[in-house]
Amino acid sequence: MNAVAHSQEKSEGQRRKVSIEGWTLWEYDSVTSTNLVAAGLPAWSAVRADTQTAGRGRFQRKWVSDEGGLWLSAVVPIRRPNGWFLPLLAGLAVCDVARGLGVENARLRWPNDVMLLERKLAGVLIDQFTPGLAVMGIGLNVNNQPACRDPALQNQAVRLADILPAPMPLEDLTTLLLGRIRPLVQAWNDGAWLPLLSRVNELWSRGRPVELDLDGDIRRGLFAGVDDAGRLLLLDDSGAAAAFNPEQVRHLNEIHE
Ligand code: BT5
Repeated sequence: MNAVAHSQEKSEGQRRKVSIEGWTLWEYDSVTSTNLVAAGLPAWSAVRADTQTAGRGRFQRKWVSDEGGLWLSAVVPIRRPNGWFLPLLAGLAVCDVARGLGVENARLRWPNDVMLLERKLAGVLIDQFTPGLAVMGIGLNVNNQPACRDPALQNQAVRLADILPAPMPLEDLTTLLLGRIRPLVQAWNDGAWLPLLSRVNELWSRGRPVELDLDGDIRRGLFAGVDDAGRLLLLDDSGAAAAFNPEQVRHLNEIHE
């Protein structure tokens, strides 16, 4: 989890505060980053904005956050030491919602991407600003056009609008997603997380050739999921597994053969 100062938080056009699915949701027209706005809020608060002017990915990467996408941050309590599970839990929630909408082939790409075939539908950024609380940031392409902002995303990003027969209102998606996140986080905090890890491990495309960038040291093998200590498992040609802690792996590339 990233520990980030939030002194530059800036938000404009706060529209409304609503209660849904056990959450208090704050909605804005535009913010720097919903994660930063959520930084000072209590557990089971959420922030959604129509646009983000400084949407953030991991390792200070940028997240294109144009109008029509779902830019959402949920503040969740952490009662367990295995914080590495939270991004996987967020990905599981997005996959569950997508599949519930009929997007059957939504899958996970380690560590925190939701993919449709070879393109990225959603990304997750977990921040921790306050002990005992995490901010689960989810960016989901819906009706927006990320490639108009960044042409490099032309063949990398996909939106729900590319798949669903009718436009999906962001308010409905927000309700579905928050409604899914809460019981998943509660189950994790209550200790019932191993069955959830099994579900996560079913959502990767396992056995896929990948390349791990261990900060310059490149390892190739077959991706075999995540073990119950949160380590990425990589199989070599002989079928032997090597385990990597998430912080060792700067990037995972799926190799298309
Ligand atoms: C992520 O980072 O995928 C985490 C994205 C989290 C965004 C949410 S939105 C709500 C909350 N508020 C924030 O400020 N952030 C969170 P990472 O794995 O580092 O991937 C970043 C990479 O994804 C970029 O370098 C681009 O290649 C690509 N990318 C950027 N914008 C994208 C988009 N809209 N759709 C698909 N790919 C995108």
